Amino acid sequence: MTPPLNGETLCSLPAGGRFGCPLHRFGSVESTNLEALKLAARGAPEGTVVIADEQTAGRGRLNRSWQSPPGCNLYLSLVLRPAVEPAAAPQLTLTAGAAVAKALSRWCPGTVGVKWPNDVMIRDRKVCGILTEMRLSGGGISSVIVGIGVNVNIPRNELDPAFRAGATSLLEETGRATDRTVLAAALLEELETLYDLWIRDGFPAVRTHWLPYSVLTGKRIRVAFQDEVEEGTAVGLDEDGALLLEESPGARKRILAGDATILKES
Ligand code: BT5
Repeated sequence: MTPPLNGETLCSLPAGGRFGCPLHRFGSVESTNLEALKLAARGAPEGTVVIADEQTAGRGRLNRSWQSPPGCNLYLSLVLRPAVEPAAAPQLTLTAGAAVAKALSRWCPGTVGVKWPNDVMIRDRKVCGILTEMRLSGGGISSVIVGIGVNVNIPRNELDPAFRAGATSLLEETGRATDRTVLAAALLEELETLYDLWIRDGFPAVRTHWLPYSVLTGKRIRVAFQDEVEEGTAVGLDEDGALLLEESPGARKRILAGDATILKES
């Protein structure tokens, strides 16, 4: 039996600092990002967290969906109000990715990776997706919602066959159930630390935490964005979070958005 999600425990855990209080806990919602956007529009402070047992319309990027059955996984959204330029907001996806990777490494040391821009992997399979949504007012950031979905206790055979081959869960990787409350607290603790670093020292400081987890670095990849497709070798991350792609020796391109796939070695 999967341990229940316990909002009170989450708030009282030492790790539940600024991030996670206030905590809004739901049984079933359409999307925790949607709830967090509504709360943010009503003035919810930075650090507000929405967490749900189930999502009936969990969202991925570009209107894709996120499989979100009840009773097993983590669906969490965080309200942030950083005083930075809107162009810097995508760095929060990378910041959250590094934080999730650090948290998951407590359960799976040495096998966790990040795949630019928004995936966290275990042994090259997606265990977590991150969706960052921003609202502007007067040209500046009003709020940024960072939504995080982690496959925790879902068995492999319940993952949608459409993406099962490339997905995994903590249960599959560790062989045992994980307490979602403990995982959520670990995640919020790592997030708060890296977010504070980002605010204080900027993205280059966070990048040093992200790069060691990168599964793309040194690989031949294809990046698709709308109708454009680029191929090359992933050689790192620029100071602002853009992916650096080497199309031919010495010819580097900055990629700001897209879906990356590793090409088979020929
Ligand atoms: C993402 O989009 O990976 C972002 C997912 C964010 C989900 C969280 S849950 C809490 C918060 N509230 C929300 O409504 N959303 C956030 P993207 O990179 O576009 O990947 C989506 C693709 O991942 C889908 O098209 C599927 O192929 C695959 N996918 C869907 N559900 C999955 C799952 N549970 N595990 C692994 N892969 C999944």
